[in-house]
Amino acid sequence: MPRKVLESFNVSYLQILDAEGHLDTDLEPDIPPDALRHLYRTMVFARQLDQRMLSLQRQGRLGTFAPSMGQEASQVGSAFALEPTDWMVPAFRETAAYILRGLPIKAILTYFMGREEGNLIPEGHRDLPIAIPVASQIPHAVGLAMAAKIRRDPCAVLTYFGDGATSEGDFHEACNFAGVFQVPVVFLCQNNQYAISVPIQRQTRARTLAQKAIAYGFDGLQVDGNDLLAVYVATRDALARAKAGKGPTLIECLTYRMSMHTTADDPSRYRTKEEEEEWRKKDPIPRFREYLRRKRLWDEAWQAQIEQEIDAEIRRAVEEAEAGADVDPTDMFDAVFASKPPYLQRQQEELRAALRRGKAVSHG
Ligand SMILES: Cc1ncc(C[n+]2csc(CCOP(=O)(O)OP(=O)(O)O)c2C)c(N)n1
Repeated sequence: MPRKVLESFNVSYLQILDAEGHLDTDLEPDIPPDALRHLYRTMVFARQLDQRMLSLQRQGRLGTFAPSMGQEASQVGSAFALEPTDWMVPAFRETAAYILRGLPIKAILTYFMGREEGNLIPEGHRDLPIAIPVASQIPHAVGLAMAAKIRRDPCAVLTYFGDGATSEGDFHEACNFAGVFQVPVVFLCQNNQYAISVPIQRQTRARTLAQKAIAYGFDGLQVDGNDLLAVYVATRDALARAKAGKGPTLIECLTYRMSMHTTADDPSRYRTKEEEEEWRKKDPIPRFREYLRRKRLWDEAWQAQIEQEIDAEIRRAVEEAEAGADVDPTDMFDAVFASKPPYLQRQQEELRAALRRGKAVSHG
C-alpha cells in the first residue's frame, strides 16, 4: 500500500502595521477615531503605571510585580475585541488588559501592596483575578467557556498566558478539552521570547507556538504582537468564531518583554543589549502613535495632556491604596470559594491564633 498524507497544515502570520509604519489598508480594521485615541491612551497609561510601580517597588512601597512594558499592544488590542459580557482570564502580566477592561488602578496597586482585597474583582466585571501559578488559569478559562456553553450564555472567554506556559500540562489539557467540546474560548499566548531566563528556543522545537493548536483540532495563527491592529483583528475574528459555535482558536502574539521578568530579576544576566535594542525599534507605542499622527489624531499637545492626566490619576490611586488598612494575612482564606469550606475556616483560625501568639511574644 502506498503511504498517504493524512494531514498537512498551514500556520498564517498576520501583520497590518509594521515597525516601519507601513500599513496594509486592505486589512486595516474600521475603528472609530475616538476609540483609536482611547487605545493609544490606554497603552501610554499602562507604560506610565509600570514605571511608577517600579519606583514604588524600589522604595519598598509595593511588592514584586511583573511589568507589561513592550506587551501593551498584545494586551490592549486583544482586550478591546471583548464585549463587557465576555470573560477575561489573565495570568500575572496583564496590567494593560486590566486597564482597558476598566479595573480600578487602585485595585491593581492594592493587590501588589499585598492586600487581598485588591484581588476582589468589582461586581459586574467579567475578569478573573491574577493567577500566579503558570498556566493554571487556562483550564479555568475553558471551564468558564464550558459553563457558558451549557447555560447558553452567548459570551466568549479570552485567556492570556506566556510562551513558558505552553510547556505546562495545564495548557495541553485545556486545549484538548476545548477542542473536543468546541467551547467558546480564545487562547492568547504572548510569546515575549522568555520564560524568566529561558529563551523560546529552549521552550519548543516547533517553528511556532500557534501550530500546537493543530494537534487539538482547531486553528492557530501567529500575529505581530506589537501591532495593535493585527492583534485586534485576530482576536475579534477568533471571538466571533467562538460565539458562532465554531470552537477555540490559539493566537500567538510575537512580542518582547522590554523590561525585567519581575522586579526580582536582572535580564542583563541572560540577554544582550543588542537584542534589547533590536526589539526597542519594534516598540508598539511609537508605532501606533505614528499611525495616529498620520490620521491627524495625535499631536505633541495631546501627548503632554494625557501624560499629565495619567500622572494625576496614578498619583491619586497610589494615595488611596496607601491609605488602606494594614495587610491582614488571614484575608488570603476569604473569597477563594463562594462559601468557605471547613478546612479553610480551620486554617484561618489557626493563623489568627498564631498571629495573636506572635504579637503577645513580640510585645511581651
Ligand atoms: C507552576 C509554576 N511554576 C513556576 C513558577 C515560577 N514562574 C513564575 S513566572 C515563570 C515563567 C513564565 O513564563 P511565561 O509563561 O513565558 O510568561 P512570562 O513570565 O514571560 O509572561 C515561572 C517559571 C510559577 N509561578 N508557577
